[in-house]
Amino acid sequence: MKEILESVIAGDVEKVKSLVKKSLDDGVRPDQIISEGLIKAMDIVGSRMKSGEMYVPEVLIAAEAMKGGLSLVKPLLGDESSYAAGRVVIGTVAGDLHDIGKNLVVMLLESSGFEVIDLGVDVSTEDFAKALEEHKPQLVGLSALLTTTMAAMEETVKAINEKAPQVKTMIGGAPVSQQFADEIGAGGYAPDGAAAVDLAKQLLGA
Ligand code: B12
Repeated sequence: MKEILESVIAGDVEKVKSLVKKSLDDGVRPDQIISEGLIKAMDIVGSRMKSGEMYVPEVLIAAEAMKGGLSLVKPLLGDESSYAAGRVVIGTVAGDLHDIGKNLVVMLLESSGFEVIDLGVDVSTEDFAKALEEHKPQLVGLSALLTTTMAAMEETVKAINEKAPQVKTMIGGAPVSQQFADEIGAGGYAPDGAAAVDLAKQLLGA
């Protein structure tokens, strides 16, 4: 696991993939690879970026290495054909391009039986509204990683509450909190992927 972690930080996608394959062959659980290897590595990358030890290109390369590892683990997480838990539309809000955390949430929701329509990054309030009409979800997930995009999150949540009050909302991302969720009228906040699944279940009574 330490080697996976170090290879993600080093941005060595091929090494990450081969180590993940080897761990799976050795019987390591997929969720363990994610939490103790892949996510932990990005936490370290995050703090190194903050302290100026790593720069944006290196962070991007590390993120790609992490995605390479995730792509091998994802198919093993669960049966995506039985969507009993509910339908979720999710996206990173307007102006925000961060998607690693959101992608993890998507993966964990799917592996817990939710059907997830992922709108990607930089999703405007209008695009969320269109997706609500098209896909008729029971729940909308919104991600924001920048303090500057929290306003877009607020705008979108308010628009959903106004136009489709029956649809629940949940928010996440480093700068947001339960207090912010309460302030903007979101249905809930979750600090990580596992908590996001619990929250989605709770909001939908699944
Ligand atoms: C990787 C990264 C990038 C990558 C993004 C690659 C990608 N494809 O996502 C790149 C290099 C592109 C990038 C760019 C920028 N970044 Co950046 N980035 C990060 C970094 C290092 C890690 C984020 C990450 O992936 N974390 C790992 C994941 C697993 O955690 P997570 O995102 O928090 O997600 C978890 C939870 O929050 C939650 N969650 C997330 N979404 C959701 C949604 C729902 C519905 C729920 C319930 C839960 C949930 O569950 C997730 C899984 O456990 C953070 C630092 C940090 N530690 O957060 C900075 C950071 C977010 N970036 C920052 C900045 C400033 C920028 C730039 C403005 C830099 C620049 N000057 O250009 C640009 C902005 C680009 C844009 N318009 O969005 C700042 C934000 C500061 C602030 N408070 O606003 C941070 C905090 C770094 C810092 N300390 O300065 N960044």
